[in-house]
Amino acid sequence: MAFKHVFLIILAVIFPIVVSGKDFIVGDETGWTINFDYVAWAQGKDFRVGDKLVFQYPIGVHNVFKVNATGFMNCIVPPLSQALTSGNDTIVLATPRKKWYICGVGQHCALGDQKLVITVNSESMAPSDAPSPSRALPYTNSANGIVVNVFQSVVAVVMVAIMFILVALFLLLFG
Ligand SMILES: *[C@@H]1O[C@H](CO)[C@@H](O)[C@H](O)[C@H]1NC(C)=O
Ligand SMILES: *[C@@H]1O[C@H](CO)[C@@H](O)[C@H](O)[C@H]1NC(C)=O
Ligand SMILES: [Cu+2]
Repeated sequence: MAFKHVFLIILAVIFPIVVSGKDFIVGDETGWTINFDYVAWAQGKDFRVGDKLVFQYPIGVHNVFKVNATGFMNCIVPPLSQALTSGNDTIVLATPRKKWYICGVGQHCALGDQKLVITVNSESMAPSDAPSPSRALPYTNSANGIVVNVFQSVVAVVMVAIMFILVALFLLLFG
């Protein structure tokens, strides 16, 4: 009886690992601030549906607004009620398309270039996204991308294998 529960707990732990994405700390150690090149930061990174963006900054010094292309280009700050202000704002990338973010404090966006645009690609674990020669090609232009892609593939294969073994074991014991 207890073993059945252990099995379910193992599944509950492994499943989120399989489906969860990567966390991207915007600006890495620098965080979310003015006079940082977020274009260079985003370059070569493979943002996927399910990944998270984390904006880190001292509370009150900056904030985060999701905007559209126009708002991004012209630094149009939306109503304050739409701001993220926690200093550790986590955004789950839910859809595969372009996303724009700006800081709404003072002239940080217009003069400090505190703005981020990224393109989110479709989910890495999706069946249509299985590694294949034609799929692998786009990643070869970025050393970082290759490492991430290979790592993800290895993790995915290992996780699927573990789950397969566990399911087989489960059926053997309780089926
Ligand atoms: C962009 O967002 C602004 C509000 O911030 C809105 O007025 C405008 O219509 C939007 N533009 C597009 C193309 O959706
Ligand atoms: C910031 O958020 C991330 C993910 O949402 C969390 O893992 C981390 O512990 C948080 N860091 C701080 C300093 O609150
Ligand atoms: Cu700011």
